[in-house]
Amino acid sequence: MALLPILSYPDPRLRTIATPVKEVTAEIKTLITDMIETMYDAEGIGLAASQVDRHIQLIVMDLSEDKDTPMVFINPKITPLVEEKQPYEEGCLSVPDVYDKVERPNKVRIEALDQDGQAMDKEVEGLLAVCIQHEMDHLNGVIFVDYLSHLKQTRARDKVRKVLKIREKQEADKQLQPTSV
Ligand code: QAP
Ligand code: CO
Repeated sequence: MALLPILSYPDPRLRTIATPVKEVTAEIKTLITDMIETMYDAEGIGLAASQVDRHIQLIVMDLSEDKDTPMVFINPKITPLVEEKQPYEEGCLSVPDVYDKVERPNKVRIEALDQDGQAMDKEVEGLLAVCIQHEMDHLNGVIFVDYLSHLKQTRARDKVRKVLKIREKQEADKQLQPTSV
């Protein structure tokens, strides 16, 4: 198992369009395991392969309280089941410490393959519906801040730069003075 580095906004690699998975190989299964571990470590609820610089149509998610119910979506397709869009406060592991409301349909049909290559077809609503749309955007090179005003995008860019700088410093300090046990 391995933790994978997560690309941060505005990294241009986040704009890459993901290609479909042809076959769920052993290599893809390892990537799935690593992405789930990376998502848990970063305390996220969803992660697209694009965010770890692997440009294939693969998403992992876990919306459970105890973080013990990972879900895998390969080559997903979604169809909105309602016309109306609802605002939901979103965040993103690639845009740390930035949260804002995005409007999306709150009920969708998901057709995808699971981690064993088995087809699934389900209707979902609420957070799961919002999250799958957010993650599918990543596969198409779209980031949630793209839906915000130009001013908010500039602020997001500045905020991410600041957060990364602080995290870098914290890492350097940790190396310098390891916590004694
Ligand atoms: C996408 O996002 C999502 O800024 C998944 O400091 C989120 O897992 C879709 C996270 C909300 C719909 C609603 C963000 C963790 C996690 C941060 C995430 C942070 C630590 C984001
Ligand atoms: Co995201």
